[in-house]
Amino acid sequence: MTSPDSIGSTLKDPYVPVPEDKFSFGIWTVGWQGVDVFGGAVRPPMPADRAVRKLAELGAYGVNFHDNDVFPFEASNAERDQLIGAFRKALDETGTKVTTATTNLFGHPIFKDGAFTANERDIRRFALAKVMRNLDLAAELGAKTYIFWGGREGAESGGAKDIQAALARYAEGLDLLCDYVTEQGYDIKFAIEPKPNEPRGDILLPTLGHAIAFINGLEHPEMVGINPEIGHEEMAGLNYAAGINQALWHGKLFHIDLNGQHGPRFDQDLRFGAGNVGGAFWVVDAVVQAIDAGQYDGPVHFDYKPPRTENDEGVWVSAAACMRNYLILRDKVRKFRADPEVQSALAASKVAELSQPTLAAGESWRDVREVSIDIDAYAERGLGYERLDQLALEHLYGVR
Ligand SMILES: [Mn+2]
Repeated sequence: MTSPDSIGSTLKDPYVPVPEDKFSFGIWTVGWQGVDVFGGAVRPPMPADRAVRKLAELGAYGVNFHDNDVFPFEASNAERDQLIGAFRKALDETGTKVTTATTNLFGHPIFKDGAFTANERDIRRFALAKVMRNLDLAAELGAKTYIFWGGREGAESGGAKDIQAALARYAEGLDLLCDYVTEQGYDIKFAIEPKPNEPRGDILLPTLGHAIAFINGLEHPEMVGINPEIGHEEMAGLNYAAGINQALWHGKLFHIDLNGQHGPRFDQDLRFGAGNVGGAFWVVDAVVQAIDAGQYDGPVHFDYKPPRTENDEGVWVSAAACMRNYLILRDKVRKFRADPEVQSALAASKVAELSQPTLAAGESWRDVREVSIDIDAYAERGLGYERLDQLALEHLYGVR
């Protein structure tokens, strides 16, 4: 690991973030005090304005915030205004954008059974009010995407939650919030962040596929997309690069949460590039292609947690490393795609042929009903994917 002094400090370093990279961080990432199931805080609270200033110094373009990252749940109006003022001052003085915003609907004990899907109706109504109030602030600060991570929307046991009723209430809440944004004239779209479990035993909309299917049942599906997180999909044993490509195919990739994870286990929220390194290579390949094709123009956003072992210095080392690892992998995937040997391996594997429709223009099922091909020749043929993947690994390992 590079020492903090050398990160982004030399002119020759090709891995220094620039605003065009559109790197953004949740305020809660670097602000995480390390409270977990087995232990309390290991770092002091970090005011949102300090997080903004330090992230800007490291080269971040934007931030994402929960209402209660900026002011506490219990804040009086005066205290809220004062803390928002400090946050806004740091944004203005550093030129940092608010790319995204979200609501804390999980921390306070009233949300222990969920927010939009709490069994108790009063809580659902209060949750919607909390979101609308923060949507006003999000719009004021220029956020274009508003995230819903329903970490408490779920259950630990089968009898506790009527799943169909819960989905109906979830949809009702999102429909209402779409109406609110439209009637207020805000330029904001919504993105659902799936997660299979943790903190609830089972969470509603556990994967990006569940979320996309759910969105198609909403009143304003065009206003709602997804914000998939690497770790959350990998907790379910899924392939994130393939998942975001499916989201792109549906026109639903509104935001991305990049971090690191070692396979199906608790949500590790490692810095981006740690954990599943091979997966990270293909994630950057997918993101770069989506950006180049104009399919994705949102921030390249990191949602990770500096481990409890780190002090303040380690927090900033890990934040800088998220951006640096993305830039290193971006360099590698570009070299991979430009390598003539890779291009010949792709051609030998007929990867581009899949883009050719199976039927020609004007053909119907009648043209393939009695089709005849050289079955033995195709059966014997190897696809050459091992050669192709070895080239990818050699680029990743740094020997090409
Ligand atoms: Mn996570």
